[in-house]
Amino acid sequence: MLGGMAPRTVHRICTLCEATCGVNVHVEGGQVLRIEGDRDDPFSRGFVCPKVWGMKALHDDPDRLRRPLRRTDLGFVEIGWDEAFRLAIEGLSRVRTQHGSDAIATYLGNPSAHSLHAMVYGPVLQRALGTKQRYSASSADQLPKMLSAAAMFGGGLTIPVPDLDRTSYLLVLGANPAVSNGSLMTAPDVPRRLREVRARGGRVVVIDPRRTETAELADEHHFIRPGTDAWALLALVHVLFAEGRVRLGAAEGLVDGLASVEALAARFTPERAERATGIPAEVLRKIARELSDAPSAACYGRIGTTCQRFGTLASWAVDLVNVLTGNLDRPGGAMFTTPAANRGGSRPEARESRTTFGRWRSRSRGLPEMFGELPVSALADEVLEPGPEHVRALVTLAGNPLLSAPNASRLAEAAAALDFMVSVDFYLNETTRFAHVILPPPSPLERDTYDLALYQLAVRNVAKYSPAAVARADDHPDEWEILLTLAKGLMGMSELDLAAADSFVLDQVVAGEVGPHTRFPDLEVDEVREKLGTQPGPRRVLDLFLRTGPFGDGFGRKPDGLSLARLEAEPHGVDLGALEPRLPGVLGTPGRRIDLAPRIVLDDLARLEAGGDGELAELVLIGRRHLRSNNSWMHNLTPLVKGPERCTLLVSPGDADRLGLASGGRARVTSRVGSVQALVEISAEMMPGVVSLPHGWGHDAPLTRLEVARAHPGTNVNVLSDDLLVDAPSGNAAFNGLPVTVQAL
Ligand SMILES: Nc1nc2c(c(=O)[nH]1)N[C@H]1C(S)=C(S)[C@@H](COP(=O)(O)OP(=O)(O)OC[C@H]3O[C@@H](n4cnc5c(=O)[nH]c(N)nc54)[C@H](O)[C@@H]3O)O[C@H]1N2
Ligand SMILES: Nc1nc2c(c(=O)[nH]1)N[C@H]1C(S)=C(S)[C@@H](COP(=O)(O)OP(=O)(O)OC[C@H]3O[C@@H](n4cnc5c(=O)[nH]c(N)nc54)[C@H](O)[C@@H]3O)O[C@H]1N2
Ligand code: SF4
Ligand SMILES: [Mo]
Repeated sequence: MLGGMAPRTVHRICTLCEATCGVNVHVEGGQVLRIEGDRDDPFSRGFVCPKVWGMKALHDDPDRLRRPLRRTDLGFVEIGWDEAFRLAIEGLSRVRTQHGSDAIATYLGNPSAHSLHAMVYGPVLQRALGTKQRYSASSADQLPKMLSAAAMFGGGLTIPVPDLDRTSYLLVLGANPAVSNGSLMTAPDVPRRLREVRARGGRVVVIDPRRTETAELADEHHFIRPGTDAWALLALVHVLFAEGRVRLGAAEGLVDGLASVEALAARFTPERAERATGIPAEVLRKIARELSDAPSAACYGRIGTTCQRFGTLASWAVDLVNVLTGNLDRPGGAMFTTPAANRGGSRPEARESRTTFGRWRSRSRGLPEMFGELPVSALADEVLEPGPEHVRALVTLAGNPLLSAPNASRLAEAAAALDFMVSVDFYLNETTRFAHVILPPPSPLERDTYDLALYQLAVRNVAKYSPAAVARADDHPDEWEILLTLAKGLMGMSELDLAAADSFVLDQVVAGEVGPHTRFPDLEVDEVREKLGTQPGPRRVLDLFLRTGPFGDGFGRKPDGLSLARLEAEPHGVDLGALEPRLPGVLGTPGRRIDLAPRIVLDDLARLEAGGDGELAELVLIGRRHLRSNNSWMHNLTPLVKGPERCTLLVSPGDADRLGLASGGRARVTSRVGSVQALVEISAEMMPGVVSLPHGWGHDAPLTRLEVARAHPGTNVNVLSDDLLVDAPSGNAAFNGLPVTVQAL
């Protein structure tokens, strides 16, 4: 029994970042005693980072909400669950009746991607709301990569990942996996995996405006002017063509647009790229030759390549380099994971297809819809710009946009102007303080999970089911129950019992996976429904995805195949082997071909070549991450925030001299939209002309319940981030390369 008193150890994953490290959670008497790395986890082999303490600290945090809150004139007060659901549903229904569905916006934050419950029931709530005003952290993160992947390979998550454990050459642009532990590249213990590349005779080359912790582990590091990666990458492509080095490898016979790429790359000489990027032409030539000569190589870009003004071009060019060096789909190159639980995987048309761009636009700025969402850079305008259709209500799920989205002051103005707001979140923080009702999910250790999203991008094919480690309070609904209760209430079915509502949800999911027009035409819907059992919740959906997945038991057709029961019998997780070649079957494009020259991407080249305001700025701002932090919400946990202040403005020695800044002094940083004060730290890690501030700080807002974070508030860098500075094709926020001025105080 979960709530039992005897000591026990639960094997699961840490859900704080994308690495999915296996952990042993030692529990006694309903208390979490300690958490350590699981040596028997085949993927992480015992590795954990210092953040793992956050799992326990979060669970124990007295500020973590256990009961719903309601905002009153006298502040927030605790209320019961029935009342909270009633208020939330009534408030949202009222706005919808008066102003229509599109008057309610939704925002899904990063941790929703780590929650099985939110992955399965978030979309159910979205459908119940039926709004076009959908937002998420994706447009402050990886949207440009999703756009380029959809355009080239036919699926927003059809993203090649570096075959880290076999590659002999890794080119990293704008990623710091030694700290972030990898992103769009699920890989526990990246530092070890990087050291192993070099130990087996390979090379690691890092291109970043800061000499990062990853650069320290690499053979070579080169500074690059923020926002210019597309120039560097297209220069590599130029050299590959100019020197007759183009090889398509597994992509041979599958590509369209090769001639267009050759023609456009002719313009991007290494000498021109040197002027834009600051990387010497000879270095670019050398990297191109090394990539082409290496037995296998992978080019990998992350936040520095997506959250910048030319994010889509850079993301496309990363994969162009992978294709043209023959490394796409080759062991040691950039490969496609074969996820064990592939949601919608049996129907190509169920994948986010290339046609789902620009079906509607933001009302105020005309920014395009992408994969059913609008860019978060447009959210404040959609609320504040007058007009009959403006947004009047907001639902947030696992998000803190007031610290994570651009132009935070204007977003705060927008949040304050809302008629009604509901947050599903366990902190009363900078965002949820604007909510009228806050519905807290149980702590991650009180919920079961399976990483539906991140296992799609893992560097090995793996599967692990994580049971809840401790029982939640008897009256505390699970996260899926919160989401489904809201959904059915919004559909006018509050009276319908939850299990019955869940049965409808399951029917719909099953019909998408088996029966006519699916990969399993001869599987009977009724048989499948029966085999999935009667216990409501996300477990049945997970079981369905596993059993119809590529390693699945096909409901008895392949008796030794995967199912949830099989995963539960292997609590440390299952290793399904190294990445396997998947071309052309993985492609979702018409005719299963790779489009090397998608129109939507190429149309942005003129903007790149015209240069832009950022390049002319004397000083630009970039972000950074810290090993003991995770975006905005690990700062209320004492073990993770102790030590010297980390929210500092890193400045190169030359710039500090010029600006009269001293380490430990304070400076005023100003952009087009805002101004903040920050503590200065002079560091030779920084490229001259570039300063850095981390995001997720600024915990001095009124009304929050974050006692520890309030004592280490730091500065909200997104007060500076400009909502008008976006990657044009996708609308993704361009946090990096922001023009700023800095004055000593
Ligand atoms: N410890 C920790 N881990 C995390 C997180 C965290 O907050 N803390 N957050 C998680 C999340 S949500 C994500 S999305 C991932 C992100 O994972 P990463 O992208 O690996 O993490 P970042 O530290 O943002 O790395 C971005 C790098 O880009 C560089 N950069 C900035 N601008 C440019 C540019 O124009 N060109 C180039 N080439 N480089 C540039 C920065 O200096 C920085 O080193 O990390 C995840 N893991
Ligand atoms: N300047 C700048 N800004 C950035 C970035 C940057 O590099 N620079 N990075 C961007 C990136 S990559 C990202 S992903 C975004 C992140 O942006 P967000 O997702 O908006 O912010 P988080 O800080 O991840 O906040 C997560 C929220 O979810 C809550 N939460 C945690 N776990 C759960 C759960 O299991 N269930 C529920 N319901 N709630 C939960 C937390 O209490 C917190 O309120 O920030 C972006 N903003
Ligand atoms: S790297 Fe750290 S935060 Fe990320 S999953 Fe592993 S232990 Fe958790
Ligand atoms: Mo992210």
